Amino acid sequence: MAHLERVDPQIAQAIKGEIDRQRYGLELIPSENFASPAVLEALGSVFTNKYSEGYPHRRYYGGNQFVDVAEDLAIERAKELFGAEHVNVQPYSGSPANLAVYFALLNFGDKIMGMNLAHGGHLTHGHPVNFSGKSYTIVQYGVTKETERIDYEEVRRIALQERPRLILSGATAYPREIDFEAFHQIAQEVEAISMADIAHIAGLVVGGVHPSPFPFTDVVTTTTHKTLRGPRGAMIMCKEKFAKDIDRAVFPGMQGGPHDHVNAAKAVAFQEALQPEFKEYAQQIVKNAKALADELLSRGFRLVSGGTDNHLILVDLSNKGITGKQAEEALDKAGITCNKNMIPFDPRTPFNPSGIRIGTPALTTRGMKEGEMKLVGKFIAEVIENFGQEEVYKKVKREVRELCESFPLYADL
Ligand code: DSN
Repeated sequence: MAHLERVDPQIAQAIKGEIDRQRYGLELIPSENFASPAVLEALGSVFTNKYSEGYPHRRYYGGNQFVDVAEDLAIERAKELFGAEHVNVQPYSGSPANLAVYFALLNFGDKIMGMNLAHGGHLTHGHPVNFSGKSYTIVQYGVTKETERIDYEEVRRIALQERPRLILSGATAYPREIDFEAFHQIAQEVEAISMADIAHIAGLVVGGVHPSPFPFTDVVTTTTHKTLRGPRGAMIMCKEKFAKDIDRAVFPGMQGGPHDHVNAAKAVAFQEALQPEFKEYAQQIVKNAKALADELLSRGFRLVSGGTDNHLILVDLSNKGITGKQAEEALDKAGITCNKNMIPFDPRTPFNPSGIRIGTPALTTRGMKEGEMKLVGKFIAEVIENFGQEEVYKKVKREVRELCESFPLYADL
């Protein structure tokens, strides 16, 4: 960072601090990951200088011969990864991608059926404070109190009663497999468009460790930076019959110039995800999550739905006498990063909920396996069960650092 250090030492310092935080801490936020140095190089490239409104070979600016190469590659590789008919890689992030789908295929006021945020959905799935909730009529489904899982009969009952125009599957805090086929069948029964937001699990779908929403789902959105391990961004994949409307909604409907440096980095990440090692990576994410869940269960933690099928675990801390906010802060002091999270039917508030959400995509990228997950579970238990004891936090932080040093990250950055 020689240039940066000279021009802006404060930002250089902040970046160095962040690299060290990532290197020597345990990253357990399930939506975060470590993009490869190759992805970072594309992201920091001169493509950031370019304007390229339009789509490959149909641009409103000159000089796009190399941008076209990158965007074409991103599209072709995404199609190959997922078996998608049409791909738009231009959405800046997951929220604009979801909103672009609604804008493309619905009229304002139309009915969308999505998962309740408090049960694991996303703001853009129809929360009242979000554009989706303000501009469309929203019907929500959730999990049942008994199983803390989606009840597909209940989803069908709501759909038959409400007749939404679009049924959205996908979640940000749901530790169990999602039956995309069931969602699609329900959508067909009520003549709704089926949409899946696979932001959290896209890498698991690629790795064959979560059922795919392809080829049947009408529209699929995903971010590219979570389990897919690419740059921060998103894409929309759809059946050919929706392609024109989706493309028009993204540009010129909602966005201007694509972020070409990000799209080039998406192409790189997709190339990495096409390699056989990526499948092993995805399988290991799930094995690690199960190992971590087992360790926490054996230490008396209550996990929402009793465990996990995917990359994430929702821990209900009610029986441990501390809140999610307190746990997040205490774990942070011990070098363990997670996020506080509502649990289904949470009596507490989103800013001070009963649970924490943890996941294994980032630690798995470092090469950690089931043995290390047992240790991570032990660290978490030590911190939470000794809440308020700074000495314990310090001891765990030293052990966390030791563990991280055995799994070096960004060694040549
Ligand atoms: N903010 C993301 C997450 O953490 O799950 C969802 O977009």
